[in-house]
Amino acid sequence: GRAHIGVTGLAVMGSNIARNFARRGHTVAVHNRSRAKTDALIDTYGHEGDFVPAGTIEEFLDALQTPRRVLVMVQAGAATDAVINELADNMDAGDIIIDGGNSLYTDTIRREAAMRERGLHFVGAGISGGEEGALNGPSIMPGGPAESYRHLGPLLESISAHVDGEPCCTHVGPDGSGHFVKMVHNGIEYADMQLIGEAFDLMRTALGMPIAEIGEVFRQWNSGDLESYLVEITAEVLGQVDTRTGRPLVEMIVDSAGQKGTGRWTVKSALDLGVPTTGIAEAVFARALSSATDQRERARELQGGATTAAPVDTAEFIAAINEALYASKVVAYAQGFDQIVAGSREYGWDIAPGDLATIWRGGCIIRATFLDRIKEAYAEDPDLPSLLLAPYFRAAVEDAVDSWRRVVSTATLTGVPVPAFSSSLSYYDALRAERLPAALTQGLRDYFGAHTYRRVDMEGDFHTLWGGDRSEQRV
Ligand code: NBP
Repeated sequence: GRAHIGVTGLAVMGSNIARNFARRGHTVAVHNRSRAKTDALIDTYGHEGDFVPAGTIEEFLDALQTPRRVLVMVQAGAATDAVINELADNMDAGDIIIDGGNSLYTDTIRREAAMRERGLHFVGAGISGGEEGALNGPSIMPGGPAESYRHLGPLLESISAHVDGEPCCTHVGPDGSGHFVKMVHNGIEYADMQLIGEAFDLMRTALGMPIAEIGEVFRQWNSGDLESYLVEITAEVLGQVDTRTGRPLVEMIVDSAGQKGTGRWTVKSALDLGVPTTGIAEAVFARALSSATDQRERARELQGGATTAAPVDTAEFIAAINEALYASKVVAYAQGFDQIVAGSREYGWDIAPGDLATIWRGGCIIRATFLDRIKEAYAEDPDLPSLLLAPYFRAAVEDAVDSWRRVVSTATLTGVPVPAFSSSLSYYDALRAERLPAALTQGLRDYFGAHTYRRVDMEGDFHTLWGGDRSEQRV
C-alpha cells in the first residue's frame, strides 16, 4: 500500500480531517460504512490532494503502508466498538488504530487493553476544534502506547494547529489519558461559556444595556486579558441581527441549552475523584435548569423580593464584570487542572499539565491568550498546588477580588442568577479560609455515627461519648 494514513468515518469531522491530511501532502486512504460519503468527498474535494478511496475494509487496509495507521471518526459508543473490531479482525501485529471521536475515557481504557492483547496499538485521541479545526488545524490529545506515538506523532503534529511554531498536539500519556483530558477540556468549555453568559446577563438585566452595545463590550474585551475564541465569537453572535424580524438574533433564540454529554461526564468523574470542579458543575446544572422549560413556565409567577436599582456608573460596573469574569475563569481552569492531576494520579498516567496548556493554545474551542499564562505557570513550577497560587494568577485574582465581590452582591440584590461567578468566589474563599465549618461537620458525624474526628492539638482519632458522660476517648 502507498497511503500514509487511513480515515474511516467520513461525516463532517472525518472528511475534514482527511482533507487536512491530504492538503499537508499525505496520501490518505478514505472509507465510510456507506459508500456515498466516500464518493462525495472524492467528487468535491478529490483535487485537494492524494486520496485513495476504498469501498471495503479489506481494500482500505490494503491501501495503507505498514505499520498501518487508521483514524476512526465515527459516532462514539457502539459504532466505534463495531468499527474497531472489524478493523482489528483484518489488521496485523504492530498496526495502529486511532479513535479520534469523543469516546468516554473508560471505554478507551477497555479498548486499549483489548487491542494490546491482540498485538495492536490503540490510540485514543481527543480532537478539539469542531469542523473548522478539523480542516485547518485542530488541537489533538493522543493517549496510548509511547512507541506508537513515535510512528504517529509527526503525522498528527503536521495537521494540528501551531502556536509560536509549536504543534498543538503532544503525547498525553497511556490508554484513556487523551480522551480524559479532552473530556475535561470540554468541561472547561462549558464553564467558560456559562461565565460569558452570566457577564452578558448582568449587562442586559442589571445594566439594561442594548444587545448590540454588549456585543461591542465583548469585542473590546477580546483585545485584553480575556482575548479568546469564545469571547471573539460572543461579540459575533451578539452583533447578529435577525434577518426575519430585524431584532438581535439572540433575543429570538429559545433560552434552553442543549448538551451532548462531555460536560456531564466531566462532573461525574469529578465526583468519583473527589475533586471540587464546581465551575464546570454549575455550568452543566445551569444548562439543565434552562432546559426545564415546563417547570420554568410555572415558576415565573414566583416573587423575587425587593431589588435594588441598577449600578449608577455603567462603565465602572462593566469593568468590574470584566474582572469578575477573569477571576472566575481562573478558578474554573484551576479546578479543571486539579481534576486532570487527580485523574492522572488515579490512573497512573503521569500527565504534565503544562503540556495541555501548550496544546490548548490553538485549534481548540477554549483557545485563549490566557493559556500562555497557564503554560508559563507550569513551566515555572510543574508541581503547582493550584493555578491560583501561580504568582501571575494570584496577583490577577487578588487585584480583581473587590470587583468580583461587588459584582456577585449586585447580582444577588438585583436578582440576576450568577451560579458560576458566585460559586467560584465561594470556592476561592473556602480554599483560602483559615478555618472551615468542616470541623462542625466532623463533630456532627461523630455525634450521630461515631465517625470519630482528629484534634488540632494531638495525634490520633477521637470520639466523644455523646450519649453518655460526654468524655472523650482516643480510638
Ligand atoms: P457522527 O458522530 O455524526 O457519526 C457519523 C459517522 O459514523 C458516519 O460516518 C457514519 O457512517 C458512522 N457510523 C455510524 Br453513525 N454507525 C456506524 C457503524 N455501526 N459502523 C460504521 N460506521 C458507523 O460524525 P461527526 O460529527 O463527524 O463526529 C465524528 C466523531 O468526532 C464523533 O465521535 C464525535 O463525537 C467526534 N467529534 C465531533 C465534533 C464536532 O464538532 N462534530 C468535534 C470533536 C469531536 P454512515 O455514513 O454510513 O452512516
